[in-house]
Amino acid sequence: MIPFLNRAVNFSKRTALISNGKSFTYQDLIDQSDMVASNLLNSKKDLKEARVAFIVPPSFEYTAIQWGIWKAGGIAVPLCVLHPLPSLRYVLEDTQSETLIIHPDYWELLEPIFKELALDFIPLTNILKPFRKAILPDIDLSRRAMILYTSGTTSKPKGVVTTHANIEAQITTLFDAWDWSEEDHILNILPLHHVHGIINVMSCALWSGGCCEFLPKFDAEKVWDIFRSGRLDLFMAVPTIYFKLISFWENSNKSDQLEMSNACQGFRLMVSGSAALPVSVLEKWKDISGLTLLERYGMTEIGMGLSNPYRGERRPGHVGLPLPGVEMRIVDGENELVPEGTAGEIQIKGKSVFLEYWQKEEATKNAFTENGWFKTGDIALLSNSYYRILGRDSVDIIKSGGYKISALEIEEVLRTHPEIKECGVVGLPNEEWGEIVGASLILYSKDIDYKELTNWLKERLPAYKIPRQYIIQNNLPRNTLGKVTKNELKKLF
Ligand code: MLC
Ligand code: AMP
Repeated sequence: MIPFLNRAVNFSKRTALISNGKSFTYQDLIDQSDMVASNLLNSKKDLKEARVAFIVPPSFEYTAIQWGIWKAGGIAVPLCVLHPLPSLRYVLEDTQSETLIIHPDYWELLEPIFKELALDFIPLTNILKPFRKAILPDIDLSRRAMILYTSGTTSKPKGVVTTHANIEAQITTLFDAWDWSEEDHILNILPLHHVHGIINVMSCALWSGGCCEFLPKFDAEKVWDIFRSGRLDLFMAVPTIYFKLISFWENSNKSDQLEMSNACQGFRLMVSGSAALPVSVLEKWKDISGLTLLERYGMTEIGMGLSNPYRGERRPGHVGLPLPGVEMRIVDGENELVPEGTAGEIQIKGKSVFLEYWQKEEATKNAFTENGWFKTGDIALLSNSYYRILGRDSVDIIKSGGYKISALEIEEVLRTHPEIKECGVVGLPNEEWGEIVGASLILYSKDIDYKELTNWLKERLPAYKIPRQYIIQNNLPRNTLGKVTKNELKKLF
């Protein structure tokens, strides 16, 4: 049995999850995930790493399905509930999923591909229904457990494969570093197709015997209401969310502001990550809540790498030091260590580092040095004993609202528009979103209807990848080799 799931028996009567206003105990989760596993196995003994995709909003059912897939020996492929059909189809095809479990809200969206893709489409209710309990297979920790999609320097997102051992390492380092316990109650407002929501929030709570409460869609007013209930101990979010919570607080009347600020006194920890936390946000949040946000640094491929301390100085603008079990070095372009205080690429080793990019041998090989260091592509500097992230080595990677976006993927889609001859996509600094997507268009005609273009893009890309600012040009700036000079392009917006 997978140790993570086995721990649940120690907490069987405790509340594991709160979803849609209902509480579920660890025993409920054990029983329901056994049913999911039994339904998936049917008469098979082991799913043997078959990919089981599921599109289910954050909820008790989501977790029971994830655990059920693991218990049956499958690889969990959580789909993004905000993605349009082409993005979902890409993941289903790329993973060669055999099964797709569908929440009723997404049935209609997916219907067009039922006949095209050769996989089992299973309605949510069918996978949850009582079934003769199967004998569950023994799962070795070295087996593949999950595939999460992340954008990189290639156009299409890549599937990051983690094993059960990787997941356990990603959880336990945070369990130790941030003092998790069974008394902890956390609110999850993050999407459950990325590590931040899946590992840092949901899985850490469940490893600890604590309670994870879901709010499936972020809403500043609802989050503040839950804070005011006084039942939370922890909160974790991307900087954009803290920005939105601050805006809500600032637009409230004095007595509400006081109540909201008082409600923050009950928290033992609030964490920010997935993108750089502006010092102004950290400071405003401190004024409002009395709490210093703990900023940490992570990546889908490594889980969490660096963290400011739980106890001790949390330095604004810095991400602290490597977490327990994480080995880190800073190198130059030749993979040579740089002198202390010099900027270089972060490279990581440790049990939390992913196994491979799904069926991308070459990309996997290129992501590691010859002696096994994972090349993050993030540039950092050690300054006065704490690390500071300076940016990324690729201008083609954009971080917006905590989502990693490939400029190349957006360009590829824009180029298929009948009125667009050529284009260049860049990330533009933005206080609220970190960066917003900007696109320079070279058109066949003089002008373009932006509303029509946005609607056209919405059918092909998730909302967070859609450009928010456009310029029209006759030519893109290029260097002598003909490559678009993105840093020059940024200045033109
Ligand atoms: C949405 N909007 C954007 C946008 N996203 N505008 C600019 N840039 C973006 N990125 C617009 C929408 O089009 C809409 O506009 C309006 O904002 C509201 O949209 P929404 O979808 O309702 O937004 P909201 O729910 O407020 O989303 C904001 C958010 C979300 C911050 C809650 O982006 C989010 O959940 N981010 C978290 C992503 C995450 O978990 N990343 C972790 C990756 S793992 P209009 O005009 O249509 O009203 C990782 C590793 C690590 O990074 O270290 O953790
Ligand atoms: P993802 O691929 O979505 O997992 O995003 C990982 C990337 O988010 C990292 O490579 C960093 O570029 C960025 N990131 C995560 N945490 C931080 C942070 N605290 N500060 C700056 N960048 C961060």
